[in-house]
Amino acid sequence: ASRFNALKADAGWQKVWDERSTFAARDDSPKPRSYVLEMFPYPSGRIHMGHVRNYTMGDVLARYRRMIGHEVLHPMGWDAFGMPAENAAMEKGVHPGAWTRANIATMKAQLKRLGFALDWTRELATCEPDYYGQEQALFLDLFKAGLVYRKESAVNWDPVDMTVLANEQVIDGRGWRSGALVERRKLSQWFLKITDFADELLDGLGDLEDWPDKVKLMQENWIGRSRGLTFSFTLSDGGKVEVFTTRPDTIFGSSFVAVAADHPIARKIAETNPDAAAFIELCKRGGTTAAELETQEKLGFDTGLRAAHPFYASWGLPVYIANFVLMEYGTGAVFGVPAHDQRDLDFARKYDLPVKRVVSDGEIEDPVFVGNEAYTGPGRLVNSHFLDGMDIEDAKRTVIQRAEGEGWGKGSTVFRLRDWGVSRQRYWGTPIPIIHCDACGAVPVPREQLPVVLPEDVTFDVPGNPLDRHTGWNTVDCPSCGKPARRETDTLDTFVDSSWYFIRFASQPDDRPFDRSVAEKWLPVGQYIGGVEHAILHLLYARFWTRALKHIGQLDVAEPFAGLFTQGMVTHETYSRTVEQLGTDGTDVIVKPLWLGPDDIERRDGGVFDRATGDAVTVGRVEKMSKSKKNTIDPEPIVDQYGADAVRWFMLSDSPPERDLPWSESGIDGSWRFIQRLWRLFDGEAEVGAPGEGRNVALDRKLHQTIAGIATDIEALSFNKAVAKLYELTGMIEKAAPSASRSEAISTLMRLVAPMAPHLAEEAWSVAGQSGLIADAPWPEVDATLLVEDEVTIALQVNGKLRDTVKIAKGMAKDAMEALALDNANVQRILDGATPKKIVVVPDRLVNLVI
Ligand code: ANZ
Ligand code: ZN
Repeated sequence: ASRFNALKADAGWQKVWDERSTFAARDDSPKPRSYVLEMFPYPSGRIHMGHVRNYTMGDVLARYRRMIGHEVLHPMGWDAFGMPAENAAMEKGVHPGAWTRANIATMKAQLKRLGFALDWTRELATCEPDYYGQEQALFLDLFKAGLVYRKESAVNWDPVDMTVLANEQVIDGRGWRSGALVERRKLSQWFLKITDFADELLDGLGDLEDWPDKVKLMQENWIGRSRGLTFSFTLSDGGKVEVFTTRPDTIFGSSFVAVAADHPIARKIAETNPDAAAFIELCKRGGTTAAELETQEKLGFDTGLRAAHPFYASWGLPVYIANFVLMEYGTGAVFGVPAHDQRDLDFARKYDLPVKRVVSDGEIEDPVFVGNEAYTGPGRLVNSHFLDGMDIEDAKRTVIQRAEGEGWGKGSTVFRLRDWGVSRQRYWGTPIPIIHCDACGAVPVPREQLPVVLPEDVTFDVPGNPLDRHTGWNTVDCPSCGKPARRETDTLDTFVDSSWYFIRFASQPDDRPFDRSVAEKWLPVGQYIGGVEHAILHLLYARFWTRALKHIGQLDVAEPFAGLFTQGMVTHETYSRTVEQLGTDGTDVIVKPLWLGPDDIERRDGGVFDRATGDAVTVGRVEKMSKSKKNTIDPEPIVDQYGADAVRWFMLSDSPPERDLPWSESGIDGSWRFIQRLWRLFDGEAEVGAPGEGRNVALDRKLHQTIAGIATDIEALSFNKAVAKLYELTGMIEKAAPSASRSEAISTLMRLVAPMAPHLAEEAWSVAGQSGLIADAPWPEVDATLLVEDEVTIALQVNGKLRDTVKIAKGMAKDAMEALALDNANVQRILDGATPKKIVVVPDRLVNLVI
């Protein structure tokens, strides 16, 4: 048999699939539908191994579903807006659009070379007006429905470059280009009301059975629903402060009230009290994320105000401004219960405030709480008047009832989730379709004037948003009164673009975002596959967008992704040697690693060395392939060398799909050799010309068990298990003598490997003289009678005592079973030459020899 010429076969079959639009999905198909989607790539330049793994998995499922008779939608497109294109513009002087479109062309060609069964007729790029113009239409629909609003909000401001920075552009508190300390500034920004859907988004997780639990848990924590009590304390100056608590049961353990540094009460005090103002400034210097607040030293400023306890008005609690209270959560004010909250305890010990136990673990009831570890466990209420003896839940309910009955508080729910700020002060994004008019305010761009197209003639030689400087573009007439007005120059967060692309894939008319009835035929996506790094934001925003469209009556789909799978990463060893560098002040020497790529090193004399300098190299941990550590393997040369099928095979074979896959030369080599083994079987059979004769029952059984097993494995995305079964079957066929069974098995094997190694399978199918494409061939049918277990295990006993177990063919004759027992070595040893008096045989169960 000849060798499989992968490069020739790859190009040939890819051309055929392309010309025939083999993988174009038909909207009006009567078949059952499958929507298989992998997260669309950012066109950063080249396809990386992570893409290859992700898209290979989806591709196997898509191809398999076609073979079982589904109409499959498996589309591909480009998440094409975002910062890197603007960085390229600033660094290399190339226009973001040109850079992005060139990358798309490169990456599309690379994807084609891997033979993915994609419907390229539906390709889209979010940076093109035919996509983002429809997004603007949807944005305005949400605006009209009251789901979009504008408010002042803090941004990262680089005082040297005079520009707003994205969070990723702030490194250790400094601007990534200028190195200047970043300031927080308030700007008017656009928000989407995702918090309106907080309950739905949380409760909806319960219906997502086909999602990983870890992803659901991450979303649950991100939404962060807390139930509790909101109530007001009356202050000694006659004012009030509203607090939120999840632990109303601990109300008798409170020893202080604390407000956030930017709480109105704090700000008012600061107006007349310079010490308070200084303290607030100090608080602003620290981080403001929940995690940072958690680890910071707890600091407070005593305002001198006293808050009246709701049950004992004479009991005045000191009111502090504290750095651990967030303005953005709950009401921005809390009451502190040191005995049962760690932050409160740290605070109380520092400022010497009372620490009173009000929940007992069942052992200690003493009101005096000792130690520095708050008790947050279960128990009964103590030292709490009418609550004494109740369990925590009872006590919570009781306090809420009293508060509501007496009118000073209300049971309430608060969420950690914030509204989604979608304004970005950048050029390369979807223009927000709003016009600001001095007389009319924020006016939506009329529908017939959409899309608001990004101007092409922009410059990146000065910092800031080029749209702000482009007066030709941003000066317009107000659509409402006709007076001169100004376009909104903020563009949308790119997460908006990825929040609805799967709908546009399902249906993309020219004049609307999508056709509802067509989109509803395909949605929800049956299987979505992508990286776990998107477990929170992208998936939550897409879920929100879908629910928002349902809410405004545009699409009757609640959840966009019925099934979700998050694949593991492709990893590789890292290589480095240390280099010494002068510190910034020119004196101290910093020792830091210099990372080397797999091609920069050589192995000799039992060691690893820098190929260029000969220096010794340290082999580091196996880590996710990344540009920063230089441990990447470019897929393209590997495809050149081994062909697409070997690369695909390796992506599927070695590790369970949810685990990391360590890249190895021997692994890809082994895959290539297996592809060749398959080819020898296929081509050898074709050379013989006529099928063999006679049956091989064992092979028949193995074949049908494999057909059934692989189907189950692919549906479960357990590709490595499917591959293992293919190895076993192939090994058995190779050893079998020619027979009708063997010929059938070889022909069936072509179809079984078709989802994984489609080029090889097409080539074999055509060499075997089959008509049509194997991509269109039906999945082999299982003969269920051959799945039945054909062996049974029987017991061999002497005087009722078990001496051995053996496997026999099911339904073996009684005398054959008897002979087998007498022949058995263990039995013979016990018999020791004696002849049994009696032999009992129970078919398919046991033989008992009585001596
Ligand atoms: C009294 C209390 C007693 C509390 C106790 C806890 C334990 P979760 O569950 O995360 O929602 N809190 C409320 N608003 C806050 C804010 N803006 N900044 C910082 N902390 C805030 O947490 C709710 C609890 O966190 C609330 O219940 C409040 O402290 C605090 F033994 O009130 B608790
Ligand atoms: Zn106007």
